[in-house]
Amino acid sequence: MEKTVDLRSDTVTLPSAAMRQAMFQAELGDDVYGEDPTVNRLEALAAERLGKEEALFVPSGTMANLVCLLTHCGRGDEAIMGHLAHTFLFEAGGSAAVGGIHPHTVPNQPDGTLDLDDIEAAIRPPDNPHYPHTRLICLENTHNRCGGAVLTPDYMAQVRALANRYDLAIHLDGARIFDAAVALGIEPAVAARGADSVSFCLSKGLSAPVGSLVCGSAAFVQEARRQRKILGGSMRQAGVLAAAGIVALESMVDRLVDDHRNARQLAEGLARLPGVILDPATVQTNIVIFALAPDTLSASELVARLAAHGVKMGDIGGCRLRAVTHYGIEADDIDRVLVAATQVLAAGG
Ligand code: TLP
Repeated sequence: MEKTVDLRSDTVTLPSAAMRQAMFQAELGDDVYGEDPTVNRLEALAAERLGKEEALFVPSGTMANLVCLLTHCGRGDEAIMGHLAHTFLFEAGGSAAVGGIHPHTVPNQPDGTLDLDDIEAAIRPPDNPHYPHTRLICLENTHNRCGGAVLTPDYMAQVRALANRYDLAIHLDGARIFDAAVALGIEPAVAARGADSVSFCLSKGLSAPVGSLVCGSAAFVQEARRQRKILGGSMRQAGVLAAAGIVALESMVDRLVDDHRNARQLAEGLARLPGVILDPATVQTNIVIFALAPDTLSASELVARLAAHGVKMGDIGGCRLRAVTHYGIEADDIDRVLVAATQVLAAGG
């Protein structure tokens, strides 16, 4: 049986042998007492890599973002975010459901940014009783629904200057911030500069089985720790998971360039196929989003027919598909995907 080439997400990655070994050998303690040495090591390492004072280990990227929003905002406060932000689209409305936080969306530009004028127009005058208090601006780097687009340090600095003028905080959903850093050739701490809080995931391109981190000032992380407790996200001998996270940070970052190269190869190949709408130059990291012309297959038909060839992609609606490269996907797997896609699209609707 040929292996399935699963490009639905980088969340499908399995832990490396080194991770499994580290998990087996991890030194453990009760993390709610602050006594798990492996969790403590991971948190220190994460804070150092992201250039923040402290970090907090949480079970998922969704919880990381929620903990941050709950720490920044009280009930009825407003958080400005992109209309394609993961926090807005794909987190089950958690910040509103749990925290009573009012999301105020502004359009995401195709490059993942929010226009500075749009952000400024969304900020509420603080002295008018009709309005919620604006507290927070949420950004996302890389931007999932904008095809893995990267935010530059220059853009971050501009949003920081705007936030300072209005005394607002910035949260960065950096689920894939290591992809951004590698694509830009900068340290993750530089990519995170200007953000008061950053969340990032170990369980996507970095291939750990479980876990995300929240990074910020010591005072921020102290309150975030309480919010994690409220959400039931405090874990006990979590070092068994943190051990894989340490391996992820120490040995899985540099190889992200391979994912980016494979994504580019995939995008260039797909763009040559009839019916595929895609500009490969827009692919900056490991996410390829493309559309199908109306006279070809629907996205769900393409997904189903590729599956018959052992290739999995995601139907993301509106005639669009998403393919994500990751650890375990090699250049010859991309060749196989392109052969399958060529056959399926040539066969037509
Ligand atoms: N994204 C998942 C799906 O939820 C769409 C994926 O397959 O890409 N922030 C960003 C930018 C994300 O892409 C994700 C996961 C999360 C947060 C949430 O992380 P988890 O899945 O760990 O809760």
